[in-house]
Amino acid sequence: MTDKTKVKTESKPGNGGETHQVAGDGHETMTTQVGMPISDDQNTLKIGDRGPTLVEDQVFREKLFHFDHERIPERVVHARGYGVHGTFELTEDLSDLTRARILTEVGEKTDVFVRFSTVAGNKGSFDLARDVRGFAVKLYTKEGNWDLVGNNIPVFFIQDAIKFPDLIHAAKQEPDRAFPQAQTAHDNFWDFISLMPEATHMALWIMSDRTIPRSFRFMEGFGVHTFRLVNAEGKSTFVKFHWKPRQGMQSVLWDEAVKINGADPDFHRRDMWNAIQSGDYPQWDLGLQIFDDAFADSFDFDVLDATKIIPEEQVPVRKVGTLTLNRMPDNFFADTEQVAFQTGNIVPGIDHSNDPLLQGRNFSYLDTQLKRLGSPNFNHIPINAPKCPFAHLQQDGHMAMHNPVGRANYEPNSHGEGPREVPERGFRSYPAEEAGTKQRVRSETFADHYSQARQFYLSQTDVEKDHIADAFIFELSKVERLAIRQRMVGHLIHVDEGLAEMVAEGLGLAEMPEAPEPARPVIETEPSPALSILKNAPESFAGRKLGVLLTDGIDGGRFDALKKAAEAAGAKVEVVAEKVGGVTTARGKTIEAHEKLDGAPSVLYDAVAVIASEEGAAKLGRMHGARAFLADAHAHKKFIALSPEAREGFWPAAVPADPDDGVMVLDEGEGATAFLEACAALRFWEREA
Ligand code: HDE
Repeated sequence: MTDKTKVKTESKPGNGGETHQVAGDGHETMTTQVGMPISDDQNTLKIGDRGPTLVEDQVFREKLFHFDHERIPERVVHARGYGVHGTFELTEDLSDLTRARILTEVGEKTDVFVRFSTVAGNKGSFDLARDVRGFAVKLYTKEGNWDLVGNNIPVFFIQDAIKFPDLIHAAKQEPDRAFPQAQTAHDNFWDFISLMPEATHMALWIMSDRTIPRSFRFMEGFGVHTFRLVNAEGKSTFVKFHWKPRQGMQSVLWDEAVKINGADPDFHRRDMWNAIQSGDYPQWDLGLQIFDDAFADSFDFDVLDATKIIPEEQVPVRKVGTLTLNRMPDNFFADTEQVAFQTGNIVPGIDHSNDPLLQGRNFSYLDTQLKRLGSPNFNHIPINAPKCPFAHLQQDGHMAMHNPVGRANYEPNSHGEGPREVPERGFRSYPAEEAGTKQRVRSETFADHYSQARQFYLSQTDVEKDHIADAFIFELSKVERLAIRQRMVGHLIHVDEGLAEMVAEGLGLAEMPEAPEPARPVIETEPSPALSILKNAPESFAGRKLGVLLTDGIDGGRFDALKKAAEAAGAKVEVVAEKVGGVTTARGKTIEAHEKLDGAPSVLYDAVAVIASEEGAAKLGRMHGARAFLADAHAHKKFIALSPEAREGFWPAAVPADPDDGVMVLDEGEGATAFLEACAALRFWEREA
């Protein structure tokens, strides 16, 4: 048990300033909320041994009262999340572009809190739903909190915030039957998407492997909208924010996702917890795409349209600093549940753009926080409070923890009290000139709905293209109404005819549907390799997990060599055995298991090894769970290492194919090191064919 899992209780000073006596056995004295020591926390106050409970029992009343109010409303979207503390360190001075201190003070460390999340699932849903991941970052800067509330996908479904409730209603469980949860594979979602051509680009992203990440640690993050940087002279430049994972990107396969959800619904949070606890701190580089009005005017698409990216090949991502996550919250509720992000939280030197989605978000997030946290004082909660000095004249309200001190709670006043504004240092909006007719319109410049969806698709490797087609086929096969399936395939014709044909074929459509008339003709753009996960693979096995299935009677030295090689490669090793008590080697040594075989299918690992004795191999061959362990690892294109006995006696019982180059036999010598070197490719894709 680590320190983190010990229950910490706070000892509050009593009226006289003294702390309560520590009880005899070293524990603190248990008290009521107001500090009264409790004599009996096991029994309510009654008359006689079997008589009625008395309402005067204030200890019981207070305890139950509090318990009955423990829950707060979960978030409407992004309900399931996991937060981690860390720091941001700037490596490049950007004072030519912005006066924000967090972007100009090189070497300065700023505290951050990041909350990763899924979007559609309820709070208790599983981690590997096919879904966008939230990547929300709160930076506690010296000039106030800056919240960069982004996702792991750089575009969004809709262009105007007024459609957000419709999008989310359509994505979440259907209102009459209350299912499916945490899944977009249903009629309402695809009905809405297929009626909103602007969602086509995002549809391609969510059907790609980006929505089934292997770990929060292996995803990119994006601010999505175009923002402004404003320098000390008042000059503005446009910017898009990126988080680039130093661990590299990696996703699971759909078949793995389905099985992981059963084997470990907390797969992503467990992964993050374990990484932080073992000191393997994940890092991301903050990247900026910086461009001016001239570029914005010459670009094929509108930079204010959140359904579009700016390809990195056109405007390179400049890395300016590093985010390191290194500390779990002491308490999940205190930080992860109560954190309140707000896109309106920006700092001097950073400003909003006119992206209508961003403008809508700035309006929306405060409402959500008030509803969830129940008071306009939610910024008094430590996770939301700034870490820089702050002073204002807002007062009272539910749960007010900081009220103005002194006589004057207004400004101006002649008492000489209270804070004053600072015109020079304070936040000033960029004085953009705006004029026009008051109207409800969608700009003509937002009308191209397919070109970038096509660009995304054509930028993928063949493996990734197949996965996109498979995902469309899976999701649309769950759609009951034929007309919706047909309508969606119609949009795909504009993306790529080959893709549309594959999906139509996979759905068994009798004939190809008609493509809808596009609002703007599709334009050909250069493929962007930066959009592919596999073209940007990490080529390192560091931070990954090797599952080693062991049996009794093995050569312990073989396991030791493999473990050493894995740890040298920066990977974690987990032992799986028939019993969690472990196995006994040929020399009588016990190797403890982390997991019992039934509880640890190979989908939980990035690569697997089976080290068996002759007798053990034969036994594994008779066990369904063991055969599935190996057969799945093979089907999921994992690298596999086998002891010679496992190759001889177990493989033929589990896998109907001969071992390929992704399968290695651990004989004497360099076997383990060579295996770990191969694992750096993460998967043996050649097996896909
Ligand atoms: Fe959000 N969004 N959103 N969103 N969003 C919320 O705020 C909303 C949008 C994003 O870990 C809510 O505190 C509107 C885009 C993340 O706590 C809510 C619109 C992007 C999180 C809300 C959008 C996001 C939220 C629910 C359309 C990617 C989780 C709980 C204009 C750039 C933050 C909450 C966390 C959360 C509204 C669109 C990302 C309801 C109205 C685009 C990562 O206020």
